[in-house]
Amino acid sequence: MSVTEINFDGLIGPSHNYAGLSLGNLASSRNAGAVAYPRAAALQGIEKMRGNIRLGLAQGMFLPQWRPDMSWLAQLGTDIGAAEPHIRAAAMSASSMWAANAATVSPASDTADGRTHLTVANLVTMPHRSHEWPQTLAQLRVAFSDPRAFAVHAPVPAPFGDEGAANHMRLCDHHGAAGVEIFVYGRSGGPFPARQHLEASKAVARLHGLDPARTLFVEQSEEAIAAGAFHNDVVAVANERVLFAHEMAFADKAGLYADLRAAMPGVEIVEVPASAVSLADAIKSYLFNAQLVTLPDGGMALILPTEAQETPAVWQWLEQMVAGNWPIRRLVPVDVRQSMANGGGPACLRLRVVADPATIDPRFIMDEGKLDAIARIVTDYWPEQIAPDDLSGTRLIARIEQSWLTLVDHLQLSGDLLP
Ligand code: SUG
Repeated sequence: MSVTEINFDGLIGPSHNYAGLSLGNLASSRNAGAVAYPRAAALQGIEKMRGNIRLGLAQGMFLPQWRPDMSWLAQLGTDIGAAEPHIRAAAMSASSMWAANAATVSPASDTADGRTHLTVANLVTMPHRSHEWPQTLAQLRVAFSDPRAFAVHAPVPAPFGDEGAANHMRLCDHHGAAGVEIFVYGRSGGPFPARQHLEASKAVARLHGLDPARTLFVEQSEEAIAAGAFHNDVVAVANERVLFAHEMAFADKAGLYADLRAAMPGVEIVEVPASAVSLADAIKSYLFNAQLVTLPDGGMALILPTEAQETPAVWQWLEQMVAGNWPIRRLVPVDVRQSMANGGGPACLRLRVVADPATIDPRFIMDEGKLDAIARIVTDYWPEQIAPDDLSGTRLIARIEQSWLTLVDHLQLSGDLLP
């Protein structure tokens, strides 16, 4: 049995568009009404997956969701033709691409029953994401169906907001070892909604059977949420023994660092001071929305958006860091601009699962050949561009449905995932 970290990326769906649906997510608001390029977007995501495979990392993929979400519209007593524009946009959203919000994952070495636990995120704060979980849960139940290895949980009930792994970090000596799990929550009252509630984080920790002595609940700083860090993974990221965070990420950083050092004496905290990189630059460049990964040679790399390279203060700080005596040795910029324009960087696009790949349904595990075939489907079927006013067009909707059916059929998942 070989336990490893597998990154499951959400393939960017054929309905990808900019409808400005996420209050508190500055990129989403700024780009509201812009023309989106679903085909280019999905190909950017596929190239990121391919790059990670070439780095020697294990790669998985989740499928986009069936859009428009007819069953959600039916629950609202409407359909895609009659729905008001904001409801229509929500029903068409491709937001499941941000797989870091699909679920929270606790690897087998952290849980009481020795299985890997996943709780699908309810995403109740944002209407367009609140109807993602049923289709996400359906995929998780297929991908992680081996009951000896996995326990997949239904969402925490509303009104407790849960946004999944985007507000969860895990520190450990190596991926297969017992870890310290950190749940980051927000407190409401600022200009933007706090999407992760403490009650939800505590429920997930209980459902996963985590050891309370190795579980921390940490408040995100109000300044970070107000500056546009709607998820913790916009201001902090962890991998193995390294926590990489902005100075202003947490409400009580001294308390967190002390608790972390007590639970895990080997932890290395790489903190970026506000004097070197402002919160605004960190959020604009998505410096922390990077995949911090351990390469096969044991060194760590940051897979970050090209926007980080284009923000002078950020790139200068990063170059100094890799030249110094820090554990992060390599910077790998990737172009995911279509996703970035909706506030989703490289880390948002993936869910990390530490497990033995042999216990996972192979249809969700990628290699370069499989990605080539998926790229061909994307090139042939995904719409080239979508403007928000196009969302009611029957030809566009038929094309989106055809794209999805072709992909699901190709992956031989029709029997498991057809709505
Ligand atoms: O939930 N954007 C997503 C971005 C999610 C990023 N994920 C992480 N940080 N892990 C969100 O705000 C925009 C959709 C629109 O406006 O059309 C959106 O949903």
